[in-house]
Amino acid sequence: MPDSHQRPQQRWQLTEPHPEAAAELAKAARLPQVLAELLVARGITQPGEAFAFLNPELAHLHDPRLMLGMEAAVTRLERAIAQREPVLLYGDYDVDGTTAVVLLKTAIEMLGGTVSFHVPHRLREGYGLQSSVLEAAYAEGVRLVITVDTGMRAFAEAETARKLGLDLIITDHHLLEAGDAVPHALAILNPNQPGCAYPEKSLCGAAIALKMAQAVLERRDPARTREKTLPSFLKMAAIATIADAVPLRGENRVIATLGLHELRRPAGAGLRALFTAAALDPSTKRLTGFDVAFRLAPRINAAGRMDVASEVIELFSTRDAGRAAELAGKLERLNRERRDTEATALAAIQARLASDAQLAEDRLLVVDGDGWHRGVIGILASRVVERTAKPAIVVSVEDGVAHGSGRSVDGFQLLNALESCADLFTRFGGHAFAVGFALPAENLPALKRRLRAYADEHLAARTPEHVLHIHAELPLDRITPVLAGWLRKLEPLGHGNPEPVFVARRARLAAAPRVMKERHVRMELAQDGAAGSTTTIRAVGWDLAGRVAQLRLAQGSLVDIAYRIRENDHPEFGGLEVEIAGIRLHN
Ligand SMILES: [Mn+2]
Repeated sequence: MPDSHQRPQQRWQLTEPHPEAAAELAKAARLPQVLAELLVARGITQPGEAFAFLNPELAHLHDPRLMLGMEAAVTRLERAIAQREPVLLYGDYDVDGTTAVVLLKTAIEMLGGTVSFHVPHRLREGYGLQSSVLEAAYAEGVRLVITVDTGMRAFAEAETARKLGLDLIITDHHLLEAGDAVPHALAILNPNQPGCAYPEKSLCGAAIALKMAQAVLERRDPARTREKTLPSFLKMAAIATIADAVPLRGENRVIATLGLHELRRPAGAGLRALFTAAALDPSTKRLTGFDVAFRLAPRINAAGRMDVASEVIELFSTRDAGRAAELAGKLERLNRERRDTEATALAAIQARLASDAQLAEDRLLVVDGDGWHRGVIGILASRVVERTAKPAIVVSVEDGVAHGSGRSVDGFQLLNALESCADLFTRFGGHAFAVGFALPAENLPALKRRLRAYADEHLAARTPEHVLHIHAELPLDRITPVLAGWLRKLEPLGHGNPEPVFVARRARLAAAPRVMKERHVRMELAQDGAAGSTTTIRAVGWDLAGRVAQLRLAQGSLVDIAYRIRENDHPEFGGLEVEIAGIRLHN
């Protein structure tokens, strides 16, 4: 992997400012100008919308009955509960799928129903609904199956269910292509299906399960559902909403914000054990979207990646603190195992890129290894893209079969590249930015050759570079605790609601930069204000020691910096500081 001097270039891309709309909103809603700019960039121009965005509340959740199929789904589920019919929930093995199972399972049990679940094994069974599971469930007396986070493409399995006399309710959020048919089922809950008027189209699978749970619980006891059950259900839905990387706007933002708030006092034994394992204490330190995305979600996902996801469901269902601690400990081990597996394979990829000049020159990287764990090849591909700014495919060869996972960069449709080699695969799929496939190992040389030719044709004009999105100009002397307080109201940050990156021009190094651990750097930056005043602020640059040396920065150097605002809670050096995302000489 390239070390710092070979790091891909960084291109700064400033969001187009809308100063007039922002000034108007700032005045009308009494907001700081820079916050108004960030809101306008999110399509929010009216004071009412801004207020709702900054202050999400329960009343902003949509009525679940607006979702096509909800009436039929709830009526059938109520009948199953009333007649004590066993219900089977069929989920997916990731955070979204497992939390979705937990939500519906909890709701059905609260209403006195009998429910079991099946989550496929990632390696042994693979993604999606399986006819064999439906047949086994039928044999055991199940007459109603509800899928969560999966099922939109289960045409053959829906047919199996129909032939068996099994009622199937599909709840899923996966997109359909225009003109696609939908499987034949008793009901389908998916805001993306034709004819569904539900206002929020980008719910994750667990949020759709939440809506179904809400609908069935509200029919029984609307007041209690609103006041107690729904807020408590939002915890799981928030974790999935953040982990599944759906845009944190609209109803998703409401779910994520209120759910994180509820997570301050996790009631269940499972959540408490998971927080302990992840060294998080939401009762003393506010939980952020970042905590969920990078600390909780990987632990929950580790189960499905490395072993059996069904233990996640047990973790979140158990009332036994001892059992919860045991299961959380297992997730912790699996996550560590996942990290080690990933690090070993990444080191091997790094060595390959360093020693194989031809490969390192490729515009689209294809790296293969024997027996790399298939649960991590997608993560590995993302890591390679992060380091090289090139589209990358990581392939694991096992028993004569090559399994691959790829990630792309802005402006390159990776799925199209695969389609040009369609004849080589036994299966392939995905979208512009993420793909997966399998093929006989003997086809691998041909795949590499043809992808190289494809990339030479389609990527020749592109220089590998990272794009740093900068959202607004903000001179360093305008960073104040009051402004930082306002900006915190944008949380939870994540997909569709990115952490603001600002740019300050003509900042001056008040002292020589200090290198830490040979990699990182600390600086004292000064910004001269209009009235001859000067403000200084501490800055930290992770992994920027090489860059600072390259620019020969010294006391007095004038720089433009792209940065994020950070609150350092160190007892001695506490306070506001900036984290440098990019630095250039001012000219
Ligand atoms: Mn999902």
